Amino acid sequence: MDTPRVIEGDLQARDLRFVILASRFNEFVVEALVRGALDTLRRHGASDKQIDIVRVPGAYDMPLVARRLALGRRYDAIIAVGAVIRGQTSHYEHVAGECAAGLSRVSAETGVPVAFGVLTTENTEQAIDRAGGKAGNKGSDAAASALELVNLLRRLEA
Ligand code: INI
Repeated sequence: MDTPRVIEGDLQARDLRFVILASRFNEFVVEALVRGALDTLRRHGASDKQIDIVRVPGAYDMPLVARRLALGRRYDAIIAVGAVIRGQTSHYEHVAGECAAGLSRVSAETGVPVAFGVLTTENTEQAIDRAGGKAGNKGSDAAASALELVNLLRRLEA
């Protein structure tokens, strides 16, 4: 009996190049996401030569810079990490919504994976939980997704 062919990406960093796009807003939380992303890339074989970190002021500013990075064709994937915390801002929906929509548009339009490690939470406690606390580290998760997506795209192209 035939079984369907399964095509998926592995998590090997091999000769790939990554950029971690990190916002400075809520820096304390975001730096923990950056550490999580770096840790995951290194654990899967990336050397620091394969990784750049680019910082922007806030999550809203990410799509502009992500587009520039993607069009530069220097990186195989972009790992976006940031934190939008509702308790601190009345324009939460705009910042979080534009960031998410903008990043997914960049990814779809350029073909460069943009992994979404931007926290959108009700309060600081929830953000800390997701940045290396009891709910894991979303920066680490985003880096793993970036690895998988790049390797999947390579397999689909082969
Ligand atoms: N940026 C964030 O990354 N997180 C936030 O919680 C936030 N708040 O609270 O407003 C935030 N605002 C700044 C925004 O991302 C831009 O940097 C700013 O509007 C300039 O374009």
